[in-house]
Amino acid sequence: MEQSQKVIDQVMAQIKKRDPHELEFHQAVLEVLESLKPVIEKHPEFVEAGLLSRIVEPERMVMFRVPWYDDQGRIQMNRGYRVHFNSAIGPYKGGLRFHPSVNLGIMKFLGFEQTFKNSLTGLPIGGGKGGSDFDPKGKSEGEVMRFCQSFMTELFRYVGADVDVPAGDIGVGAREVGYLYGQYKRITMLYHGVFTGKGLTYGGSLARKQATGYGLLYFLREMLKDNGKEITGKKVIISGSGNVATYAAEKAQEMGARVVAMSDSNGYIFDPEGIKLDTVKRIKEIERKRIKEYVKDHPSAQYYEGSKGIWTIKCDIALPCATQNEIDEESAKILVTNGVWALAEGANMPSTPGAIKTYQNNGLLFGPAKAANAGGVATSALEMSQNSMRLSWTFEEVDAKLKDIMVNIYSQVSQAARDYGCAGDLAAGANIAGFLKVANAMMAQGAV
Ligand code: NDP
Ligand code: 2IT
Repeated sequence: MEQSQKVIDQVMAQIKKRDPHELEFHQAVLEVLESLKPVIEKHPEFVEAGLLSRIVEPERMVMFRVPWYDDQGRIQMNRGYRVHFNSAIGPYKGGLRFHPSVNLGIMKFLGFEQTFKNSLTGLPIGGGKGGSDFDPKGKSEGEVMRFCQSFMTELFRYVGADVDVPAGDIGVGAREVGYLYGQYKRITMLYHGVFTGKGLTYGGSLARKQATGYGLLYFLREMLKDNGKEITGKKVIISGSGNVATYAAEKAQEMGARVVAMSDSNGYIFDPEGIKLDTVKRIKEIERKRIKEYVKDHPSAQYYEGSKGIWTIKCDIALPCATQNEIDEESAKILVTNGVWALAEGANMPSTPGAIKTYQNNGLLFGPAKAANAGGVATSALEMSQNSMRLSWTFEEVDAKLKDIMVNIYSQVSQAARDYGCAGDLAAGANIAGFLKVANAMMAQGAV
């Protein structure tokens, strides 16, 4: 057996033994390690320094009780998390997720991926992630605020502008960031850039809200251009209808694509005339209702129960922007049969390993999450810069920087794939390029 395979088997055996139930974390680690084989062969010094077994272990993890009062005056309890995954290249940086499915394994998979994604941005940010199994759905404003305040009353000890800078993710948007930041400030008396995705009146960056979705489309455009194709006139499906999905759809439409479907965790809407985003924004951002409401305003559209059905729609390009493992092998095969030829991941790890194999076996242009959705965290790092400088850039300035970053990520990732003998495999390229910077920093810093 090759040396690299032995090393991978050892690392995998170690993490499975330590934490046998963390399936998403195992999946994320295996996907990275497998693509690092040529790196492991070329750099025996990494193995000698025990770097692989260190890089899969978070530097620190905190878990805490979050008690809060509901509107009936009863005390509810959730669990809070923050994983400090890797600070080799900068302070921990990554979102907070509030969703009932949250557990430590999901936090670790997200923190692990974040480390390499953040490295690809070229900006000095390490990897972190956090959240809670709190479900914001159906909660009143007061309940969400009391939960956020209680969550921050513990989390404030572990974050700071040069320590760890959280942001949003599933279930955490501008509203939650506002309550969290407000509580942080009350406790610490510090007015500094400890959160990103802040409101524009208190230190937020223009274009941060749009950045993940817009960045996804900038990345997609580069990938298509490199293969002699373009977005204009193409039929696109986008899963989810949250922050990433909405602004991916907005930029896709601006680039001349026809977005025909979007979804939420209950089902999907299909509008052959093209999704009217104003309606989606009103339903999801303002009214906080379900996507099925859309058909009331647009008789051209149909609503179907079950979010998985979205992958059965015929189209050119698919952009999963909802959650992990939302496309399994079966859905990937249907996409291929229906003629999809490009797919870029707005969500984190939306494709199962079987789905990724299906894309690769069928020659799909595939933009992996770590590269394709890095525009959000990159713009968060731009928000941190603006906060440190005590100034704010215009929308156009931030957007121009975001575009440059995404173009640069594409070229870095495709170059790394060529350098390590897997030209065209952007998933491997992203893992390799993201890994090398972090690994070299860790080597330089000694036994960290
Ligand atoms: P939001 O909470 O704004 O939106 C999430 C969307 O995904 C909603 O439409 C939600 O539907 C749907 N969804 C969530 N869980 C599931 C599920 N289990 N099955 C089906 N649909 C689901 O989150 P974001 O848009 O911020 O995040 C979406 C994805 O993008 C996540 O994977 C996140 O990690 C990733 N990401 C986010 C970034 C950001 O800047 N926000 C940056 C990079 C990646 P419902 O309303 O029914 O729950
Ligand atoms: O997955 C992600 O990159 C995010 N949720 C954004 C993190 C951030 O710090 O902006």
